[in-house]
Amino acid sequence: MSNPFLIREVRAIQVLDSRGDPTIEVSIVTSGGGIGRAIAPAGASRGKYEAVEVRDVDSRMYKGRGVRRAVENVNNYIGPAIQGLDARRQREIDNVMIQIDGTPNKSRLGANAMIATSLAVAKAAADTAKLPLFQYLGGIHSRILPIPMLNIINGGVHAGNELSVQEFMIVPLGFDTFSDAIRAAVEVYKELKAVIKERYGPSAINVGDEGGYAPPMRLTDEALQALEMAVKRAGYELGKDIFISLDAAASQFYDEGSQTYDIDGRKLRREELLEYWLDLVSRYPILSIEDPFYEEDFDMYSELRRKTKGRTLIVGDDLTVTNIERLVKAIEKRAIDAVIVKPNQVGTLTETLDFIDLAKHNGIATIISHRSGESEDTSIAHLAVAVGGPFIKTGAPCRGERTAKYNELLRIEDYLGGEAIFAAKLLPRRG
Ligand code: 2PG
Ligand code: MG
Repeated sequence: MSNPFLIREVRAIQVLDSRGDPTIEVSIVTSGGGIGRAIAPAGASRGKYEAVEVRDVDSRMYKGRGVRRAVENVNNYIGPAIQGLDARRQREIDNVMIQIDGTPNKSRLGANAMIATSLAVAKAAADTAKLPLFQYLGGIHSRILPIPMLNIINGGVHAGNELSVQEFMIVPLGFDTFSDAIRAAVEVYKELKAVIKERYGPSAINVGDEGGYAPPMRLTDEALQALEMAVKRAGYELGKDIFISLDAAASQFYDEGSQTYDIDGRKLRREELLEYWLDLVSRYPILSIEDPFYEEDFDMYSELRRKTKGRTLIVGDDLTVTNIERLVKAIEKRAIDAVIVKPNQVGTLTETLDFIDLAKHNGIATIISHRSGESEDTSIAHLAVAVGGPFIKTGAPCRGERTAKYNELLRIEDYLGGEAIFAAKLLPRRG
């Protein structure tokens, strides 16, 4: 019998992401009729060391944001090179792309072209095998639903307000199931809307890129107080049922010239910013802080980590950019407790999984993450279950491209039935 997993067709087109920017979608069909389709996301607060996307900068169409060159790279180069290969040979296929690209940062083919292809290959193989993607990737034992980190107040470059901290997330830890955790998060999200409306007026309840509210706040404390109030009004206990996580994305408010961080209308030197974080974690139950310093300052991450002693997890994102070498450095420096995993930061599924292996073997918790520019693609929901959590960060429970991921996790939970376990149940109790 002929092999049904052989890649028969590879086709890329230009579609739109959640910001209305063009992005690339790749569809793959196997000889057995399996179909895989994936869309590349896009970041706004990108790390300096991320693999880069290819865009049509010189074109007047879409103000140069088009991805027709990336589309052509798939249709003219990647497609012909991987046609006829077995879609289950993910590493081999990803290596073919890496070789054709030949650059350290994927700048020739584009990380956007590569990740859409790489994920479409896995989905086509899963479809041919008649398995859900999470089970194809993670095997028969995959049954852990990740803890969602929901970004419900947006600041930084994701919103038009003056908040320096980019993301204020709630983390529903004290629940028995994923669906209960989502329900609680939605209840808090709705209360937050009321709190913001009361304090800042009806025009303040518009949402930012990731579906969180983007009220005209200036100070980190204002946002934290609003969260505190919303959790309370929803009938939950902060620091027991629900925790707070922050993504400072500090590279965005760091000024290399003066070596200061612009936060809350003040300019802080790095030692002052360290004190600033320590003060915050002493006053609020903050589970984690992502990118508390700019992306070169491994030493300050280590310093903050030493001082918070595991009570608050220090998370790398722009610091580590889903890149093995950066993660090795972070491990050597003891800089982080947890790490953000974004497949498009590195460009292939294989490299993403290698990165996760390295993190897990060094006791670093993985947070599978969306980008601020997203689509209806749900690959990261499956990836989070395949690798057994413990966390997923995919925005507020609002905007279709964010709820697409949460809804897919609700479907997976339902599919697993009594076998499903919520990752929070496996962690030591907090609070
Ligand atoms: C981040 C992400 C996702 P962006 O910094 O963690 O929330 O933002 O996709 O803009 O890099
Ligand atoms: Mg981040």
